Amino acid sequence: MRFFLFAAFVAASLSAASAHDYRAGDLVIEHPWTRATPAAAPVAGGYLVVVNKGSAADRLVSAGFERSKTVEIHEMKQEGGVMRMRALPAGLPIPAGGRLELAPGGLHLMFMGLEGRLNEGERIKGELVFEKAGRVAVEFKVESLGYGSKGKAEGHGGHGGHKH
Ligand SMILES: [Cu+2]
Repeated sequence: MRFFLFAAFVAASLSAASAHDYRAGDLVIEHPWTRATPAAAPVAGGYLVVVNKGSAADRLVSAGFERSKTVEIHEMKQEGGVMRMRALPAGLPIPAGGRLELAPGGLHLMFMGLEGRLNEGERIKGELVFEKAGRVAVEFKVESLGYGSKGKAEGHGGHGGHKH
């Protein structure tokens, strides 16, 4: 019995580790990821969750990605039946005690001017820049094409097809 409990504990620890979280002050950054791209994709989306355990708000102001020329912070919204994307140059607030979620179909990082394709299983260096917590080095894990889509029309690696 004791052995099985121990084994379960180890398994839980391992899965927590593979989710790759980062801490910066009061912020916990959970699982930065992107999707594998077809060969000629010019852009890709970056996703993650930031949890603010502190009592002061912070702000995600910019980001970097080793394999793209620039990174923008974007919002994707349904407007009159059309999915539209726009850049949010002022960044995104992270309320005290709250969370910021960047996910397919909504807020995301946009890696613009990709240099080479992103292959599933790679971990690509990047950074997140917060107003208060400062610069945080992270790795974006390259997940499969279907990863993270919730069965919505957005799926199909969607991001590359959007017009800016
Ligand atoms: Cu975008």
